[in-house]
Amino acid sequence: MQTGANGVRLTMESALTARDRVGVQDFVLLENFTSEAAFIENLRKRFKENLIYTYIGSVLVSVNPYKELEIYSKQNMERYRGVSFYEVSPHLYAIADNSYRSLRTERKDQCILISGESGAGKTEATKKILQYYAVTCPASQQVETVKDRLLQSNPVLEAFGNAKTLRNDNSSRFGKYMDVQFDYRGAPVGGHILNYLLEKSRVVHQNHGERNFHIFYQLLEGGEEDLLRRLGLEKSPQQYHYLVKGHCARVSSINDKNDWKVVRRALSIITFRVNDLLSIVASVLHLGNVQFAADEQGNAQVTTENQIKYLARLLAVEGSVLRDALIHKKIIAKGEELISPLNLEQAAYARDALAKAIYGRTFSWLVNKVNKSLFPGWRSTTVLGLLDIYGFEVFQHNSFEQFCINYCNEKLQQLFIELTLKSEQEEYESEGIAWEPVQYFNNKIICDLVEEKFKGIISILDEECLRPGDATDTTFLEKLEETVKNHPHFLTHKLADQKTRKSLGREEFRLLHYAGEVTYSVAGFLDKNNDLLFRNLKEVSMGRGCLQYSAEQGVSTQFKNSLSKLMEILMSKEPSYIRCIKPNDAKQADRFDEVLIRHQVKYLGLMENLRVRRAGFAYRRKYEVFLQRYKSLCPETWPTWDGRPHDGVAVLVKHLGYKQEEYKMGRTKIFIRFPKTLFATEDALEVRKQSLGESQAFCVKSVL
Ligand code: AOV
Ligand code: MG
Repeated sequence: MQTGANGVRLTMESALTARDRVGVQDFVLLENFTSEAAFIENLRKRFKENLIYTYIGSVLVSVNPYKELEIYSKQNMERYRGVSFYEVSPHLYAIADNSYRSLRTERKDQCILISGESGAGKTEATKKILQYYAVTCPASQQVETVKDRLLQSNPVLEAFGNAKTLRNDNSSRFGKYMDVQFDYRGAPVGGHILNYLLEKSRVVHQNHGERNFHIFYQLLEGGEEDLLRRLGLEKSPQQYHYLVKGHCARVSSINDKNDWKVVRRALSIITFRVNDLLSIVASVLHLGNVQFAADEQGNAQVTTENQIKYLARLLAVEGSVLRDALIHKKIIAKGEELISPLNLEQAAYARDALAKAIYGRTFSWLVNKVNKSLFPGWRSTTVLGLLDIYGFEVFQHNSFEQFCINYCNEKLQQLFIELTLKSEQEEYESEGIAWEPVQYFNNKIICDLVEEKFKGIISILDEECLRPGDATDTTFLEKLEETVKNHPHFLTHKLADQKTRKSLGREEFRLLHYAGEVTYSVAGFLDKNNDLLFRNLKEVSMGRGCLQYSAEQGVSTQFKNSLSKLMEILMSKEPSYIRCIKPNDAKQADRFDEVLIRHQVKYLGLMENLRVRRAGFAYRRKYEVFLQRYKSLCPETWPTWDGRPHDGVAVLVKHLGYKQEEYKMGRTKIFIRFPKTLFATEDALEVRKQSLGESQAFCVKSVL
């Protein structure tokens, strides 16, 4: 028998043949660990065998299989429950179980950070982890209700917050951070969701080949006849302006009718006000069909009275108030209220702004409802957070939304660097452990370009939005050019050299993101950042009384602030990572597009991750903690050691027979290079405990 560096015991022969065929399950076992080609080859071998998960130490790399695999059954969940990380094949469940047990044994809040580009499998991973906890955590009547609500919150939020894009048929158009709260027994007793910047513009416009949010199609396809009649809706999406812009109301991978049943059931678990909610959804569709014509003075008049009638009823407002609000503007100047008529273009703009505002606030309201339904009945002691945000995305045409989404991904990448690569290296340095530094690309420079005070893109955008007078998207671009012109990650038509210039429009800027170049069109930036809703429309949208207002601040600044809070939340927890990879752009099974995958391996920093990990030590602990745990294994340290913890550990490991190359003594911690060394010590501890007559159960994972 041999023990691999990951602690898996294999016979020599089977280890070799298996490795040839299916690759290694932890990249740290790769012989040529600095070779990107070897890395990709290992991924390919495993993908071919439907082995979509591989570790880099404790980080899980996942490749989207685009087909159902038989690895998520209850039996499989049981296989991972309470089992040491390295004794079973790599899986989401191992990460989930490991975090859960750290939460239980160390009483430290955990978070699981799932990243990867659009369509890489983040949302699926999040759902599977939640299911794992629902099945494997302790149960009781009350806990069952919580588990059910946790699971049911998913279809509801997906219905309202996900949509078909060109990248992903079920693309998350909002960011989600969910805390699952546990009691002292380790049972889930509640949850809380923070949501980030919903892509509201989708409500009124979709690019070719994309859809509006799922809920609209589900309601029309699945809604019972009398429900649709009450809402004044017709069954066909073709009837609604807001649903036809992308020319793809039907998607082969989506069954709106079935999804409606699931969502309808889930909604009733989460709120009593389903009727109100659906009224608002319907009102958005009716709003989209409101048309205008110009009178002799060029002022807009509503020509679709029928829609106003339905809208008035659905939004619980006076029809005349709504009609007036759609074609007039109310502003306050020098303390006085002024009303002025709108032209055709302005009226259409106001209508769309109202639709977006209604939908956006309904979404926030829904998240609030979900949170209320998940509010724990009693105090939770620890939480485990799951982060599932929209992945990095590049389209033919990229706008403000992509800018925010990609910035969010930069922040997450930065957190990954801070928490793994950088902190790992810094720890070796501060502990005085000899160490060969690993070069990695730090994307802080791009985060700063976007978010720095006064000089960053967001600051400049806000400044333009606040500037009275003639500020436009173009003046914003000019300001950008002035302020950040020499930045190596920023380019515009004017700043580019002759060759590159051709690829850039005059209304565009390009950012060199950590994950690649993205060219953004500035058209609509000011508007979307302002997110203005004329005052009288605000009054109208208060009709159902369930809508809240946000602070008067630029959208991008609000987003920046909420991301910064999110980073604080994540930093305060013990992180685990899942790095998702998309195997091809065609959303097809069994297709391994090497160029696409190599690109992701590069920008996710997986090679650096591996090098740091491989050069490093599998385990490290403070001397006090280590001594406390293992002191019973050495007569000189048992039952107490009176000297310095450092010296006690030195005596202890000598007694245990640690070889010189197996460990290093730092300033405050012991560093152990191989997991197998630790496993042997844990085994010895178990034997010792049994001989002492203690029945306490031990798991290696709780100390890893
Ligand atoms: P994303 O969350 O990372 O994209 P999803 O989790 O929505 O991506 O995955 C996209 C699609 O890939 C899913 O709808 C499934 O069809 C398929 N898929 C993903 N993971 C698995 C899996 N483990 N097994 C089988 N199929 C899978 V985005 O929200 O667009 O950033 O913003
Ligand atoms: Mg998603």
